[in-house]
Amino acid sequence: MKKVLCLLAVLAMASVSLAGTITVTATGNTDGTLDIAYTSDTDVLGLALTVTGVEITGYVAGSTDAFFDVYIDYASGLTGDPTGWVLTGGTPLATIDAAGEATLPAAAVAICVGHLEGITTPETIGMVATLEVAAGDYTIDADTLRGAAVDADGAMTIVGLPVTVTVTDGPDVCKGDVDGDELVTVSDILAIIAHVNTNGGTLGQAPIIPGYEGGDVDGDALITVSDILAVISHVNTNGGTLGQAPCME
Ligand SMILES: [Ca+2]
Ligand SMILES: [Ca+2]
Repeated sequence: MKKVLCLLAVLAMASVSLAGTITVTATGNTDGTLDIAYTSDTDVLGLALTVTGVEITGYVAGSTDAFFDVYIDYASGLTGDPTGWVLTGGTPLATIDAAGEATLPAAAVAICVGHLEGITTPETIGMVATLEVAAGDYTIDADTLRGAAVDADGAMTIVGLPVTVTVTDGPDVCKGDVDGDELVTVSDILAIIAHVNTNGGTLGQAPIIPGYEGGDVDGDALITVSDILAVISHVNTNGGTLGQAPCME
């Protein structure tokens, strides 16, 4: 494990003067995710960043550029044939203050990626990771424990860090309510029925269009007869004397 930790540091000592520059960017999205990306003027062979914020809950599988073919902290926990360390699995999320894969959820993690095999494109622009997070502010910085960024000539100059971005999880949706009055009534039922009749296609599956986000109550990203039946049942059960029911969740 110590050897793994030293990997970036050793590479960093190789040479400084010829090493390239990497610019790290972060984008806080409105769906509870955070994108971390980079551009560089040379191939980045090792990159380690820290992410600190409210709560990191997950890593979006496949979000890291395939150019990075080893997640160093994940590999440090493996045994046996090292050819398996060039990965098709695992995650780049690492414990922020020690070697090893991160345990989630966590308020802070490191992201550690490396490149071992033949060069593929793109090498100088790509995604580091997309993280699933709780809403709030997140700060991305260079991971000095692991050595930050290296190319074939040593430690790279890093631009753009630290950077703080805000992540939101989007507006709250009142399930069952499409007319925006925060109540579920027969008028919503009629509007959802009309939407499915007009836009439902041959399978009766209508898309969620702006204003109809509350029409998908079963969460399958479609508005169908099953949603209509669920809304009718909800109003029948919870509608009170005026037929006004609360949001379904
Ligand atoms: Ca309504
Ligand atoms: Ca649905």
